[in-house]
Amino acid sequence: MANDPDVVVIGAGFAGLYTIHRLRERGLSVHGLEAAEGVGGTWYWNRYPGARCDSESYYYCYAFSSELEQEWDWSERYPGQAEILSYLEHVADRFDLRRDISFSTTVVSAAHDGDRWVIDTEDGGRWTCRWLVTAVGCLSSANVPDIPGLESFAGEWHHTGQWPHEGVDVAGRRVGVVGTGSTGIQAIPVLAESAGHLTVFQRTANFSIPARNAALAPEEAAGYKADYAAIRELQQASTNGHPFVVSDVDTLALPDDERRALLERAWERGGLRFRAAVRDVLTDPAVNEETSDFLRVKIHETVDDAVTAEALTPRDHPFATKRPPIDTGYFETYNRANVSLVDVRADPIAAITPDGVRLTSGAEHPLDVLVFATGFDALSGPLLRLGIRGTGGQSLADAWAEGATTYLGLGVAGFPDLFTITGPGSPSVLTNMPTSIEQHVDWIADLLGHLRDHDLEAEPTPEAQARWAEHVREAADATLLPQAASSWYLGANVPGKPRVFLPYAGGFARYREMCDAEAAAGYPGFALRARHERASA
Ligand code: N01
Repeated sequence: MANDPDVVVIGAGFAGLYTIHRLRERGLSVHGLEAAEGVGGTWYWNRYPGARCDSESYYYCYAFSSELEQEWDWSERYPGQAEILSYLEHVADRFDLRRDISFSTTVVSAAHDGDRWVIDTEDGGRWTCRWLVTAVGCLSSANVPDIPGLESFAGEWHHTGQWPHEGVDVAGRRVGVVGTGSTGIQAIPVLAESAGHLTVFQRTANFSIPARNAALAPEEAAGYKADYAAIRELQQASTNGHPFVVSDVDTLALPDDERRALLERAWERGGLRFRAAVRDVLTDPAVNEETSDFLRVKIHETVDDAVTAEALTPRDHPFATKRPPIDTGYFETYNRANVSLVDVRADPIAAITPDGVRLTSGAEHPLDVLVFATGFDALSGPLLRLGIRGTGGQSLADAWAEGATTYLGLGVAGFPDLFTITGPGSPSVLTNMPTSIEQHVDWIADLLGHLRDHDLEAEPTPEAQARWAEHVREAADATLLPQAASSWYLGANVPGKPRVFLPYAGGFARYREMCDAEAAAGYPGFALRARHERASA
């Protein structure tokens, strides 16, 4: 029947593309619905200047095909947005995925009718399917702050996650950037190079580690290709899905000069590996304070003006309790004559005027271009905007009124035959995303095979979901992560969003083992019902 595959997948980024490929291999019919005009997900939308991945290219990619690993050549240590998008376009072509994707197709509602999912799209289309898989990403619902007067702004404004494809001409213009998370920290140095003047509106000072990006030498790239089996094994056994092990050195037991040398080496190596070089940095407050102090001194050594340096120095949260950005010349940018920093924690933005930004004190900052690097309604936001309704018409928004809860981040009680790739309660954003995505898709593919073979439907039990929510909370509480009051991990960046620690902080390898155990035991956390029972009920 037309528009009635076994599975509908929403989204065609890393997760959606692999889901289509994997489920086809399983012999299921599958169709993707994608709001964008092309594949890529995050990497389709986030085209802001400086957009680049913080994971290194040789492992920020799929592991499911060794041919793909061998044939694709990355050009830099960290892949830029355009290169990742080309990679995903190549994957879509190589595995002939586009024929099963409807582009420019935005889902407006998805309701379970007691037997099947009924999915309506903005263009008036309707799809039905037995299983609905969401592959909508964790950071795809833009958070534009509700600041009075934005509509009156005479210049142009953009959110980084919805950046115009044709680019934005900032040459010689007065540019403002709101936000100093990973995105702002990537965009600010690049914008500063061509803007007439760049004003950064900072609410929370952030730690950042130099990326040390560079072209990937052919011998280094060849070495990774030769080593892929070992690299993938390491990723599977790791806490964050990265191919490096966390140091086992007790830094506090080291003499001061050795500890300093260890941190200096990690700083020189740069990137997300810095965090792995310091054992217990996210669990031991004393280790974290040493590390945070090291980074604070680096900021003061880099930024010439002492007042600006202090304003850029984080003192309200421990290092890495907010996602640590990776930068190229971020702090150095504040030594440029055309860049100024405005502390909007001390003097909040009161309004956007036709001319620019007005602070609470009355100070005015005239602008031609305003950039919101203000992040996302993370993890739950992309799912809530799909208009999902489960058993008895219950909306996901109602089910999550007190905060998003799931079983294993993979499904939600009350929503049968719905599977959420990297949903709330999964390790997702605390890991290298392609690694987590492949683990989820493989696990879901096995479950769907089981359901098809036995003509079953599946839905997490409320008990299993409650236990998992408690475990997610405990895993976060065993770390320093909840100490960052302004973290998007907690939903704190979106006014009114319930404060629930959203990702699972217990580690990727541990999580994978729990998922495997769930499958091996016959899915005890799910109610598996014969479909004819429901039909005759
Ligand atoms: O968003 P963020 P992001 N007034 O939420 C500020 C991933 N990523 O887009 O901290 C003033 O981190 C907000 O201030 P505060 C990565 O996982 C990956 O930068 O809430 N300021 C903060 O400074 C990352 O963590 C890559 O007080 C306001 C900033 O805006 C995630 O995406 C690259 C404000 C938002 O920071 C999100 O990063 C880039 C307001 N009303 C991003 N509202 C990779 O390399 C918000 N802010 C893979």
